[in-house]
Amino acid sequence: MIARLDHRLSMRMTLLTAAALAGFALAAAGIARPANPVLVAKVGFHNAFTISLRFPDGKLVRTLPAGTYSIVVHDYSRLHNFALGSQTANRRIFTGSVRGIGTKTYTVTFTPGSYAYACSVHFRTMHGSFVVTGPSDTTTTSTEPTTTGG
Ligand SMILES: [Cu+2]
Repeated sequence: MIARLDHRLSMRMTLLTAAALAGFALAAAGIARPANPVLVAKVGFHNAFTISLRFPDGKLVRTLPAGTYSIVVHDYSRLHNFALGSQTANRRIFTGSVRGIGTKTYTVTFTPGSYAYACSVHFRTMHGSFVVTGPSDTTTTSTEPTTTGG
């Protein structure tokens, strides 16, 4: 009889602990993922040869404070894509699919420098650029793994 009670008690304890842990995990996830400012990229609406990167209020991105952003890319056309790169680092950041359409969100940490975006196929006519400003010694965090050496 006592053993059975003990068993029930320990079961209840286990459930409570699991609930507490789940709550903790949720809280930790909430802390680890603050909402980043959003930038909206659009390319090829109605198959037009248009490309843009705008703030949520519709203003074209020309200068941007350094930091981590969520870039929501709307690719409307199977003729075009949206690719982003750093001119300062001579590095491609991401490249969307030309044939693909739909919406994808990329998390990007920008450090100061010059950046450009374009459609890979029609980069001569479909392109834009902006400058990221801020102190170059700013410590930024990134969700991407960092490589050392090599
Ligand atoms: Cu294109």
